[in-house]
Amino acid sequence: MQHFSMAVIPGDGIGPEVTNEALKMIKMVEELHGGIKFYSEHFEWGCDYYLKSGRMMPENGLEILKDFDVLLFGAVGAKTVPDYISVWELILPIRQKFQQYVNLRPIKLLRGLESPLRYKNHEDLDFVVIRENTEGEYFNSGGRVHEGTPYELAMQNSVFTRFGTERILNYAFTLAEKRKKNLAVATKSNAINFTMPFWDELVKEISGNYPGVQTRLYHIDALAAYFVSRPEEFDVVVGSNLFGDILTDLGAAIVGGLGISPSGNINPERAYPSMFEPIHGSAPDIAGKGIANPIASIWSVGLMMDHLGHNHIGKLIVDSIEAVLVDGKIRTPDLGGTATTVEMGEAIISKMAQLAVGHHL
Ligand code: GGG
Repeated sequence: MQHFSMAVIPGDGIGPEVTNEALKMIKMVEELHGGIKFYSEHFEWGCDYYLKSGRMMPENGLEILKDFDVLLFGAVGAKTVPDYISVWELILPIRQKFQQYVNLRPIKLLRGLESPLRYKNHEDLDFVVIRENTEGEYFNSGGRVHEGTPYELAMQNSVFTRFGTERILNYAFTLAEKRKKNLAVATKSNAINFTMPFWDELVKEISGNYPGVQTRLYHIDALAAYFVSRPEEFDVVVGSNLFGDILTDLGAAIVGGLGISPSGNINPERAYPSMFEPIHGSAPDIAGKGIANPIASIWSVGLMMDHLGHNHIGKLIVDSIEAVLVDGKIRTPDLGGTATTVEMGEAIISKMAQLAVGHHL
């Protein structure tokens, strides 16, 4: 029997609703496999916790989380707490302190879904964005002075270290080597004239170690346009923290919306737990209505299985999601249907039970 410890942080808004469906999937994985067991502990941290305690998580929150094998996260953000507090006191410290420097975000048009891009199909839309997740534009360095006066000033520093840049580029090159050997790199070295030329130079240096990988640098504005006009060019895309964040919302939009796209915040060295979460936020406009799409959260469990070395289970989860979408009967409102979060989640989970028959998990 393989045992994994998992901390569950459902968070805010639709986070708890979609996380419930992800947890049902984990239960189904345990049942179908028979040799895997998750010991989970739940932490009700987030904006409600902040309103009661003045903190998004306890002072020793990271200490509490550090010995878990994996973390399952829902979403963060509520109208009651400024976003820069909720994000900076919960998910960003987890990603940074646990060296989850790879934010892996598949951008894949699942069967059964159509892209809003006319004429683009499943073969055209299947790539992975690797977002640097610990530094860059989200480094927590800057300040404000003379607040409320005409001399007011706000400054935010982007910090790119050689160590941080090399490790994310090496991860992206290695992934590209295993896929179609095609790496697109987001840059903006024409206008951001210190950090981005540094980033480009490291790309050039490191590319020598991966002679089989075709590498192309794109300015971020052009890259965003190419995501729409020629997405079939991409296989692995690597970008800084902010560029990767923005590109992947666009990526999600071209493959069916934010309800679909999962992410893994990965510490490849496994010195700390990795964290799996939908890329979407807390969606306060639909929170509590039971209509959020749980696919991104369930697919994030698939990425967790890949990380834990059970790639065949990860694949079966994606196959089950696709099979439900191809059936087309159960869809949440973001996909044009009327199904609830629970109906969509349960349809995927029972499909998984059907597809698993005859599979050796
Ligand atoms: N599940 C992801 C989530 O809650 N995201 C909210 C957000 O805005 N996060 C900022 C970020 O991903 O960097």
